[in-house]
Amino acid sequence: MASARVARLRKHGSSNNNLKDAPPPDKDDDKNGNKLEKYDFLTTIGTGTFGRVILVRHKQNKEYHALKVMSIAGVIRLKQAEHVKSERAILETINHPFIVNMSWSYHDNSFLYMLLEYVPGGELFSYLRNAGHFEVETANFYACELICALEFLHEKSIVYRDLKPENLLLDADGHLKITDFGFAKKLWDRTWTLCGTPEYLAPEIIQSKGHNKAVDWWSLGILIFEMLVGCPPFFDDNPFGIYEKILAGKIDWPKYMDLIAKDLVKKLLVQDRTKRLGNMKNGVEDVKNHRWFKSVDWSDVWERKLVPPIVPKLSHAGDTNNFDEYPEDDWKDIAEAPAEDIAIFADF
Ligand code: ISQ
Repeated sequence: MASARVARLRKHGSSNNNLKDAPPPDKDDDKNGNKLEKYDFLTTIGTGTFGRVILVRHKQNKEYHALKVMSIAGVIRLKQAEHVKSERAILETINHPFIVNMSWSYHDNSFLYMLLEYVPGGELFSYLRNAGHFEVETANFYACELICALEFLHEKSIVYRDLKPENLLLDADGHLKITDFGFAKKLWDRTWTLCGTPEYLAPEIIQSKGHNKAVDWWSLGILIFEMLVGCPPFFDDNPFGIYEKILAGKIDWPKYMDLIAKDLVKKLLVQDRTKRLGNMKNGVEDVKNHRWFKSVDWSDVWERKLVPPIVPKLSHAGDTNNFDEYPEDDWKDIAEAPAEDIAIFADF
């Protein structure tokens, strides 16, 4: 029997080439005013343990955005304050064509808010479950765009740590956007890491470069396998069974699996992270130079010049057909959080 995420079924039915860092906050958005008043709240397009994502439209310019709303009390109760603050801090400093961009963050006495790009195509997960598995060219396309995003993040010492098809959205043209930076982590700067007296530095501090980034290259291997086969290489009904299988490392390779992709996945799913592709001396170049990407011009990938294999069906910019429907309950009616909890998010 498949685990819940493997079995989960879904209903189904712009260009941003800016590679520079995030622009300064919009001067029209007064940090002390209520930024929310400028928007109409339309539909919930996602829910989570302590919040939801709502499609909103700017009242004047009519642009659509995805507003991530989190209850302060819920975040504190689930001990997620550091994760949420880290997510916001990371999104504030980055801007990339394959990452959901954040325009601003805000809080009141009950909620934390992040205004994100609206990515109308829905989750790659839905397309994958509908298709069963992807053609090799389709999987190769998403892998290319992901590698570009991971290269960008890792150069900035950011490890993503939550790669899975549920966190990959398709934009209106069919290009990929990574969302949900709740587990992302900014690693220590090398300057900071190495500022201690060398004779006294622990080996794990000296070795920390590349150490954490290796987890993203592992997950890329899992994702490529899942795209090509339709289920992840290690799965079970319960998490402990999954952990056992990951540690045992035995993979059943389907006969039809593309042999060059299989070679890449094998090299990404290496248990010893110092020998894992992407995490060795040549870093990301080893991944980009793999035979599976032989015909790829990596500067074309960055510039969104590859032709997307799936183009989402959309009737207009604010179409939510590619997302599940959620009850629009009375989520706004919650008590204010205690002052000491609100204070934790003073700079949000
Ligand atoms: C942007 N667009 C659609 C859905 C989203 C879900 C989570 C975060 C951002 C999103």
